[in-house]
Order: sequence, then C-alpha cells, then structure tokens
Amino acid sequence: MRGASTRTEPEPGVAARDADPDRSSTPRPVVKRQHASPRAQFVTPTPSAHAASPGGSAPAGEVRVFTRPAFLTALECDGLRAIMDRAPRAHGGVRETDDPDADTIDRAGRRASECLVPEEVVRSFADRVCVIAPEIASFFGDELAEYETPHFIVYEPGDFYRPHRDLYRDVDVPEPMSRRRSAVVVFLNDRQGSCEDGTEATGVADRFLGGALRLCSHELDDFDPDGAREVPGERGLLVAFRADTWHEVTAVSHGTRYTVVMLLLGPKNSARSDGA
Ligand SMILES: O=C(O)CCC(=O)C(=O)O
Repeated sequence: MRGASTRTEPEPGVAARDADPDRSSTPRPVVKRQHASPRAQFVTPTPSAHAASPGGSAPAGEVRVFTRPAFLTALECDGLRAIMDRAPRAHGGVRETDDPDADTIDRAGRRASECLVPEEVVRSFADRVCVIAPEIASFFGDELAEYETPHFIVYEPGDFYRPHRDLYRDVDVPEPMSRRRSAVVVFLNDRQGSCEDGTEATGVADRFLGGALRLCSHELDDFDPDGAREVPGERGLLVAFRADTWHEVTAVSHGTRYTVVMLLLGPKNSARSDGA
C-alpha cells in the first residue's frame, strides 16, 4: 500500500498542493493520524447492552447520526474561523493501516490542512464537547471516557477526504486509537447545497460548495456511494457517528470549508463497540 513520505511539519500559510501522479480513486483503508495523547475529561455511566437511545435502533444497514443544530453560535463559529485563518497550517495526515506508526501525507487519500490554533482554543472547544459527550454516549449506547485532541481542519477548493472509517474492525491499531468510539464533527460555516457547479457561489461569503460529509453504515464492508447519507453542512451544527462508520468528504469546489473533528474514546481496557 502506498504512502508518500512527506513529513507533516507545520508550515506557515496555506500548504502547497502538488498534483499527485499516483492519485487513485480506489478507496483504501486509512486511520487518522493521532496528534496527542488522550485526555481524561468525562466519564459516562456504563450503558446496558440494550440501552434505549433517543435515536432508537436503526434498521440494519442504516447509518445512525447524532445531531445538535446550533451547538455553537454564529458568533462562536465566526470567531473560530478567524482564529483558524490566522493560525499556521500543516498538511492533514493519515496513517496507512499497514504501517500505523508512520506519519505520512497521502494526498491520494486526503487533501486538507490542519490549523494549529492556540492550546486554550483547543481546550475550550474540547470542554464544550465534553458537556454533550454523555448524550452522545447514551445515543450510541457506548461508554466514553476520554478524547483525542480536536483537529481544526480547513478544506480549500480541490481538498477532500476519501471514504474511510476512523476505526477499522479488522485492523490492529495502537492504544488509544483502538478505543475510538464516536467521531464528532462541528461545522463552522455553511455549505451551499443547491448548486454543485459553483455558478451560484459568487458573492456568497463564508460558504463553500462541494465538501459534503457523506456517511454509510458501519455494517457495510465498504463505502457505498449510492447509499450514502449526506449531512447538511450548517454553521454551528454538531454531528456525531460511530467511529467505524464509513464516511467521506467530497471535493470542495468553491470557498473554504471549516470543521472541527474530535474523536471520543472508550475507557481503557474496554471492549471495542464492534465486539472485536
Ligand atoms: O470534516 C469532516 O466533515 C470530517 C472529516 C473526516 O472525515 C475525518 O476527519 O475523519
């Protein structure tokens, strides 16, 4: 399996995006790079195996998504985007599952940049998510104990993230990645959904085109482009899904897409939610 050897060092300004001659559309398993050790921040009660959840149980093959519109206010989102615009950026990395210890940039699989925002911004965002974490845990019938450092991500035109899961059932990954239970995504600006060709984009400030977050059930063996469920990209919206849910971000065609992504972890020594 291919993995480019470019290092993921922070660099000022927007990272250059070279054409990648090896770019392939074939989905390959990836595991997101983990940037920091987990933080113990919240503890949720252990749910019973059949805990009722607000979302109810989904029919087999259907993806379940926890949503919280206006999780952040418009003002908070605008403030975070301004901070991200000022922050140095690094290429967003992925770790290939056959070499999980190597940090690599794989531009065939992902083009995005991470904004290296100040520590206090990271902490205060994480604190906000920790408040809602018990609800997410109970929605999915999971126990959550820790989190990985949130990532402040921008997708510029042409950027995308190929179909992947944040936890693979059949791949051994080191602690704490093996304890990933839920992925949380918070949108910091609106997606203009109606027009994918960019023709309506002129004059639409702070919006992006393309850049759809699309999800498929964790029960599938592979991402199903025809059956994928699209998440409405709305400023302030929080969505959470099981870490083993198949998901992708389609290519952004106009504007800059701003999101914050945070992975929530089960307690140490807990069984994986897929029972593996
Ligand atoms: O920004 C998003 O909507 C999700 C990005 C993603 O797929 C990930 O970081 O795993």
